[in-house]
Amino acid sequence: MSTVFLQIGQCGNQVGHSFWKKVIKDEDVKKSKCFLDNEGHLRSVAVDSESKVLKKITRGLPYRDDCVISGKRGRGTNWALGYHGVRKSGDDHLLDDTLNAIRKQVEKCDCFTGIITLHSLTGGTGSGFGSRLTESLREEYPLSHLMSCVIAPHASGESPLQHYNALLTLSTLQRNSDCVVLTHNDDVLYRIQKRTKTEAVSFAHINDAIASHLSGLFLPTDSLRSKSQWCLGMEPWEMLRSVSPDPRCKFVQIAQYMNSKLSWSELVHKLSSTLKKYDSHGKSYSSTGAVCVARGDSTGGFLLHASNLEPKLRQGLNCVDWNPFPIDLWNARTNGCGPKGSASLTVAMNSSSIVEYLERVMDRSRVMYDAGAYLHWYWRHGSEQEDFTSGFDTVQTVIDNYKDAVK
Ligand SMILES: Nc1nc2c(ncn2[C@@H]2O[C@H](COP(=O)(O)OP(=O)(O)OP(=O)(O)O)[C@@H](O)[C@H]2O)c(=O)[nH]1
Ligand SMILES: [Mg+2]
Repeated sequence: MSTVFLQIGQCGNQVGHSFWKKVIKDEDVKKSKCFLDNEGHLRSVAVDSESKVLKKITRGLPYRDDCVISGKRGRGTNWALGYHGVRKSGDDHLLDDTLNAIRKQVEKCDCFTGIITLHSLTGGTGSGFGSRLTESLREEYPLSHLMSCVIAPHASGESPLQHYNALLTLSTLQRNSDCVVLTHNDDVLYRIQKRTKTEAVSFAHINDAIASHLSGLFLPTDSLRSKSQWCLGMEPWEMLRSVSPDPRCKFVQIAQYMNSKLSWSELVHKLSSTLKKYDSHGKSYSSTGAVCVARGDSTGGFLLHASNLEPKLRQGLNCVDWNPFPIDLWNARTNGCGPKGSASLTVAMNSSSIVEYLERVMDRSRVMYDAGAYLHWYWRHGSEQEDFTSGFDTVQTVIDNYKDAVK
């Protein structure tokens, strides 16, 4: 089973770079070809509207030459420009070139299962072009899985357009993607600062942590092997099936804890203590489903003690009562997402804590929209009022659905 990746814009490509640096070292990945093709190339297409980042990230990693696609100029943090392209300077070949490269990658797979995209929610290329590509991929591959791994910006100090861009992207992904794995730059930054006790944290550090979360989930496990112990490479798609089976609530968040000296029980406790438990009114968040992956489980002890660990996880995640089997537990002998000999627990959860971010995007966008702020930048590049009204409607519906699901 093979998955094709598509990394879009600066953030998508830089996070993708950190992800691949971990993934290509994994022995099961090398053997199974789930993420690499028969010639050892990455099953990934890297696209950006400018070439600078692509030149850097492709050094030393086996991308296929025809899968690295760059345009002539960035999209200036503008969703509309990213979505509609730069027609005058001839940059609108980007969409066709990217879809052709994906088609070639899909044709190279013995058994193609789906596509995972990586991009920011707010860069012009990541958000606008990422939205456009997601719509096109849904159209071209209606029966395949489509997962979006997206990065939400820091809450302050970024572009004034970030709320509009996030609104328009979130609504497009809700309509077209099967699952949206959302990571907040602020959350990752805060955890690194707390762990390392340093203020100054680079994007390289943040990306390494995000890559660790994603590879903690996506790398092959021992739990999903064939009878003959062949690694199937179905982790992303089994995660989707377990955690976001309901198309009305498809947002997934990841938490991870890594430490080689603690027992599994202590790791579950530590991981649970990092989870957001309450909203600003003191109301508990709940999870409708989760997958928990233990890596570095050389003795199989994690699954052996599953009956003790699962209730603790359930409590930490505050799982809803209506789901009798809310958590799937997987394990792997080695910890491919961390240093040799270490152990990690990674949880993918469908939690109502996503509502806090969605409401913030809605509130900020609504205030700016009602004041008419910056809208001419969007009209100028081909957006229409309808994009915003359907964006508001879709995101509000997602918020209502989550509140309903955890009632
Ligand atoms: N985690 C992480 N976030 C990044 C990185 N680079 C940019 N971002 C975030 O991504 C958002 C900006 O998006 P970019 O990916 O830089 O923009 P782009 O998609 O290239 O789009 P344009 O440059 O506007 O055409 C901001 O929220 C940044 O904080 C990165 O390497 N890692
Ligand atoms: Mg850029």
